[in-house]
Amino acid sequence: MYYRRTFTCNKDVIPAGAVSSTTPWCRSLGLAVAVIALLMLTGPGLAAQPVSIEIEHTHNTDLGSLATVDITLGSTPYWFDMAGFDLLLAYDTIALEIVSVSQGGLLDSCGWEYFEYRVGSAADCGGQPCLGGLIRLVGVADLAGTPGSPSCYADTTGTLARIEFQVSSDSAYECTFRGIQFMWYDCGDNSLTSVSGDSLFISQGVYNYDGMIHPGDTTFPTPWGAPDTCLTDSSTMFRRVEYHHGGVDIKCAPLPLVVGDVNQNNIGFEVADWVLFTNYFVRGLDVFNVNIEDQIEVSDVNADGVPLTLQDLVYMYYYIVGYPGAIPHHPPDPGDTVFFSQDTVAKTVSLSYPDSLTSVYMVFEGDLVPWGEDWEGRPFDGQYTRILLGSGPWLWNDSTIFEQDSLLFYTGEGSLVAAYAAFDG
Ligand SMILES: [Ca+2]
Ligand SMILES: [Ca+2]
Repeated sequence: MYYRRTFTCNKDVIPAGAVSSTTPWCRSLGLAVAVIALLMLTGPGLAAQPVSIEIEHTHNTDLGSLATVDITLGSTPYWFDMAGFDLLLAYDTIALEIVSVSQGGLLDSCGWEYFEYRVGSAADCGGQPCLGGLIRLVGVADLAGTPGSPSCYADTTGTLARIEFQVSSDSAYECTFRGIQFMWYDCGDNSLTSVSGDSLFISQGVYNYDGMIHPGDTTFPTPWGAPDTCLTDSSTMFRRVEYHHGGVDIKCAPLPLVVGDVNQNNIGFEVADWVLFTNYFVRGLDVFNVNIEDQIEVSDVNADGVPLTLQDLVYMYYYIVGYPGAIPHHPPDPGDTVFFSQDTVAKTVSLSYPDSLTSVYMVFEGDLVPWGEDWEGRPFDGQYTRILLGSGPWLWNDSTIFEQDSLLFYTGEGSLVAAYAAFDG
């Protein structure tokens, strides 16, 4: 014999001040079902896998923004189907304000016939004062007196309800977590009913925001599940639901940019910053994969208002090695010009400059091989070959090369399209 429970709402328990009442208020549905449930126990044996119901945990939510928090049915064991739920949630009314509440996609897709919510004192806290922000969510699949039947009974995972919160714009809440918890004021809170009407499923365990299961309480109100005193009828009431608290994680304010911190680990002028900056010259902007805008901005280490220059790279080097001239003592002179010339027949590049230089950076269009050394990782990107030469110990040339006219010879083919030189940054 199979008995399918249909639900009749009790209009006498509509709380005063209900905030969105267009239909009768179905409350304590689980206990009602428990009382009238008479029939065979078919599914949830002692070792049955639990159901899980989860409050979403948002991440990086902006101050002052709208945060959408879903209440989901996260796992549905083979034995499970559900004719109704009665959930009570507590939230932080100082940092969060409810904007809207709607039934979830699972109820939509199944054609459930009743969904309602109540907030504040209207949430009905078992005759006790409702403390803090509370919201009660009630769903019933099949209402007596409503024509038709739902197409399914929430026997798959999906969203039961969706709550939209306005997050406070008060900077005091920046970088904080505002928890949203299941809350128990009486035994009917956070209970599910089976379709056959013979079983009431209550908390088996409650998981905190950090994923840790929490020991249960013995008294109400509690966010840690129904106390053992609720288990008054072991033939109809089962601990089969794992509840997972959630909440809104409000984004932290960005840390101020650190000059010279090209790799964005909040420490400037590291060797690692310099290596990454060097890689930019030979491989381009693709090497900046943390936050490209910030990485470009902090590269202006010589503070001339122009990022990503060869002078910045040289300046960073001298700063790191503690060279006394780290502060530019040889600022660029618009009239101080280095002449580069390329002989495409002899395949040489020369420079002309009366003083010594510390670095030269050249971009060739074409696949050009300096000194005929086709080393692994040679920076030809399919269109350009970029060559960075420095007189410091970090590169593979000595300083004398910059005191001579002849800079390099090469094999392959390439046309010099851009060239830069630096003295000390
Ligand atoms: Ca760094
Ligand atoms: Ca600069």
